[in-house]
Parts: sequence; C-alpha cells; structure tokens
Amino acid sequence: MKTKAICSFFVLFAIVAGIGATTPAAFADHTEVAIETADNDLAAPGCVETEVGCYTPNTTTIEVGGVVTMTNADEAGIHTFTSGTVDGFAATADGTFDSGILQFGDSFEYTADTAGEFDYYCMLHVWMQGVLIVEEEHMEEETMMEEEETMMEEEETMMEEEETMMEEEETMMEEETMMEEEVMEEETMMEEDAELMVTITDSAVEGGTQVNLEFSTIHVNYEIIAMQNGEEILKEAAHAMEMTGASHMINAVGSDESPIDIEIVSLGIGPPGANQDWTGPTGMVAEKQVVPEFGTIAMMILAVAIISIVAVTAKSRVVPRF
Ligand SMILES: [Cu+2]
Repeated sequence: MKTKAICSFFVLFAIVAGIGATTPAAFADHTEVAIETADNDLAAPGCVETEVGCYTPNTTTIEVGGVVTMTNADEAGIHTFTSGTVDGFAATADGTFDSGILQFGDSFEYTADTAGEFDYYCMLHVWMQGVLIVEEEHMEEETMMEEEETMMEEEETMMEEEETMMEEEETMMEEETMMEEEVMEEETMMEEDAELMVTITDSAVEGGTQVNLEFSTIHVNYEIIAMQNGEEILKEAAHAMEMTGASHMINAVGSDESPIDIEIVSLGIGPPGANQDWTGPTGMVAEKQVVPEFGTIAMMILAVAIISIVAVTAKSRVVPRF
C-alpha cells in the first residue's frame, strides 16, 4: 500500500513537473491549470465554507482550449470532479466533464472547449463544490479587438481616401467645367474673330505700294483707308468675293519718316450692293503700318536681276568677224 502511494505520488509529481516543463511561463496561468482536492476534511459537509475549501483552488479560471488537470490528492478518500450543480444533497450533472472516481494520485484531464462558468462537485461528497471558469482566450480576444480596430482604422482611412478622391474628382470636374467654359469663351471669341480676320501684306511695286488683303471669310464688304503724313492717300470701299480676295495699289511708298498707315474697316458681310442684308461685325478689323524695308530690298533684287540679264546678254552676243 505504501509502495502504491509512493508510486502514485511520483506519477503526480511527474505530471506536475511535466506541465511545468512543457508549458511556457507566460501561458501557464490559463492554458493549463491544475486542480486538486483540498487538504481538508472532505469527508464531512462544510469544507466548502472553510478557508481551505474542498478543491484547490476553489475557483479556477482557464482560457478556451486550455487543459485542466484534476487530481485527487487526498490520501484518505476517493473523489470525483463532476460538472453540474448541487441543490441540498441532490446533485445534477450537466455533462460538461466528469472525471469519474479518482483514487488518490489519479488525475483526469479536461480540455476546456466551451466558454462559460461551470460548477462542479464530488459525486461521493456533494458538499465538495468548485467552480471552473472558462474564458474566451484573451490573446485571441485582444488580437481580434486589435484586428477590429485595425480594420476600423483602415476603413476610416479608406473612407477618408474616398472622400479625398471625391473632392479631387469634384475639383477636377470643376476645373474641367471651368476649362470647358474657357474653351467655349475662346471658341466664341475665335468664332467672332474668325468671322473677320484680315491679313495685310504689302510690297513695293513700281514706285507704289501694293497692299494685299486675306480675309478669314468670304463676302466681306470693307473700306480700306491709307494715311501718310496725316493725309488720306487712299480710301476705297470694296468687296472681297473670296477669302484671298483683294489687293489695292497706293501711289506712295512708306518710309521711316513717312510710314503709311493702313486701316481696314468692316462694313458687313454679304453680297455686294445688298447693304441691308449684310451681317457680321462692323468697324475696324485691322491696321498695319507699312515701312519700306521689304519693298526696298525687292526693288534692289529686281534691279540687280535686270542688270545681270543685260550683262550676260551683252557678253554672250557673238559678233562674227570676217
Ligand atoms: Cu469526494
């Protein structure tokens, strides 16, 4: 009998030692716990009221997934760890766990797979009562809460980003609208401009100045006024049948001292003579000051060309000698 007790004690020690050895200290509290029958007079009712209690510890907490090792450490008796409640002397097992009868030194392992608060008792001594509290794993809970927080933060960030994007989109749309409006304004202006654009070019021709006009549209009725030294040297009303339609001769040459100022005034767009049907803007379209730079060079080139032809002709003339 003594041998058996010693053996049992060794088994118990081995189990406890094994638990201690295999369990990291940080997780020892809740992933694996040990409950023993208390060192008390368990054979008599009322042990639960004593400071020592009936089970040690009397209330045990473990996390879900943890293993509870229930050991009968009472040399004097056999006991059980049976989940359920006791009303007076009537015990009701709830079936969560039941060690069955444990001899001294015997152990029963229960894996706490369900969260909750479980009363348990000894079937042989119903006054022996304890509580096993199985909590949701803190780590998991914390991790989940952290994950939830992270997700909420991410959601917030996403919402903020979405808001920012929407704001940016709105801004872009506003900008686009503004740009479109600007383009439309520009187009309108261009349309108005396009109705009456005139390009004025001039060239010195035969002691005078030829003014060429190129309109942006056909059928422009206009007046051309040329002024030099405060005198009106040309004033003509004309009609541009084609866009590239008109040239006017001025019997004067512009110079730095006496430039010619040319002014084109629109009288309206429409068939010549039908003044009442003319449309489009009227008034000044363009003005240009004619200075003789290009004209002078052209005249010089013309003069050089004429001289060259004469010279070549003279040289190449073959005079037969007899
Ligand atoms: Cu018992």
